[in-house]
Amino acid sequence: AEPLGSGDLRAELANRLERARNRTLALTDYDDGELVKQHSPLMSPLVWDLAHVGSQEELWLVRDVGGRLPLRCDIDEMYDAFQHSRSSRPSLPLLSPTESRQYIAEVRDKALDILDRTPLEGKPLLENGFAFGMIVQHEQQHAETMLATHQLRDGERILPETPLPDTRGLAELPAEVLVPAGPFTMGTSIERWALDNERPAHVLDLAAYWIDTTPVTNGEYQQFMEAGGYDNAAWWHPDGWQHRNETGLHAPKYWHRTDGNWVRKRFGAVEPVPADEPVQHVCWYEADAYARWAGRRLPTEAEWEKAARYDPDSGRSRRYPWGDEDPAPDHANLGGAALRPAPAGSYPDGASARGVRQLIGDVWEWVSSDFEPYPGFNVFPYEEYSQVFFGPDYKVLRGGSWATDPAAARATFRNWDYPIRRQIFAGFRTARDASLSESA
Ligand code: AVJ
Ligand code: FE
Repeated sequence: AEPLGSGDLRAELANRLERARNRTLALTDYDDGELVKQHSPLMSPLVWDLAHVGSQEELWLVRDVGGRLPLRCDIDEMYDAFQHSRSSRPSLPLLSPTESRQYIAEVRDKALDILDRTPLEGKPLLENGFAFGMIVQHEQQHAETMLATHQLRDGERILPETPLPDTRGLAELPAEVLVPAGPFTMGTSIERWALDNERPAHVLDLAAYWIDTTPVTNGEYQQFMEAGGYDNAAWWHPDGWQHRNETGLHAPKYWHRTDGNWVRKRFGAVEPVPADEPVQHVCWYEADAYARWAGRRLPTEAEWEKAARYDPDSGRSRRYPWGDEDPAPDHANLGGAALRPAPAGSYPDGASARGVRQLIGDVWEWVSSDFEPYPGFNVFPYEEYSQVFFGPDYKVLRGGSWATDPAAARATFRNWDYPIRRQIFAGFRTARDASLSESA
């Protein structure tokens, strides 16, 4: 037996770190001009993300876990997301693209050496390789952020696109699924790399509700637009209506009309809006308005999670809608290669116990809830991951998008953003209360 404990875990972590790095490098394999440019004030220049993932890795793996001397303490402050707003980052004396690649490679060499020599047990940061799993997720989250930057960028398409297999089949799906009343376990105390905001597991008792089988599609969303949904204050949250008036919201971001038809820009290519694809690039206020127009509402965060995890046969909560196995290509559209969501009704093998589809991957789903800590929450390992964001300013998103890596997508994972944000790969599904006769 090997003295330091699980060799399999070490190999898995090294492999996941390498996959994250390949993705980072592929998303930044462009000339210096593209990388240092600010494509939008909402986003960092790509070269900031590039060095930032290395900086976080240095802080947590090299200095904290490894106890090694800093490689570059002179740049800590520049790559601290709390010191500089995204819009101000281009004016910093950032490392050049070449220097950034060299820096993150040096950090990675040390991190892999530390992975080889450190017992993956004994304290919370090491247990099951948590710090390494956290850094994998961090780098993959920034890969998704970099994809949002690519989508905001002007110019021809420069990213490759891998076509998705058609997994829709012929079955007619019901529009909505009933989730009966009763208790379920929300959050987790056992998922090895769950982040602090997903913990601890706690039981909630929910009333019965109906939830959409699939996310709301572009075609459905266009019906809302054609019915004047953007022009009727009755459907809008007051803050959303004000935002609509101030910014002229009238369609999802990246859509425009040519010759009377809606087209969209997707990574530099303009194409007709596909009616059967989940709508994305809508803000929380638009999702909320659509749901009211449809006579429905957004699900609460707990309703979303119960629909995704609750197994009525065993009474337990699964890691994923389909069970406890890690995501495979026939479960969900994840990882970013497709550059788009799959059509609604895809992925029968990824359905939840009650038949809800596409909860993982495709589009992040806005839910009605604010981003709040679970009862018994403990900061781990740093306050700036979740704690500083709790409160009414942020709305929760669930399930991950086509751009999310499997390492950062699970049915307990919580994302959050301001309710006006549209550059993320976010859509939604709707829900409604079940009547008393249905809920028995
Ligand atoms: C969880 C996606 C909101 O990008 O701000 C990255 C993830 N935290 N670096 C973000 C994150 C620190 C975070 N979100
Ligand atoms: Fe970060």
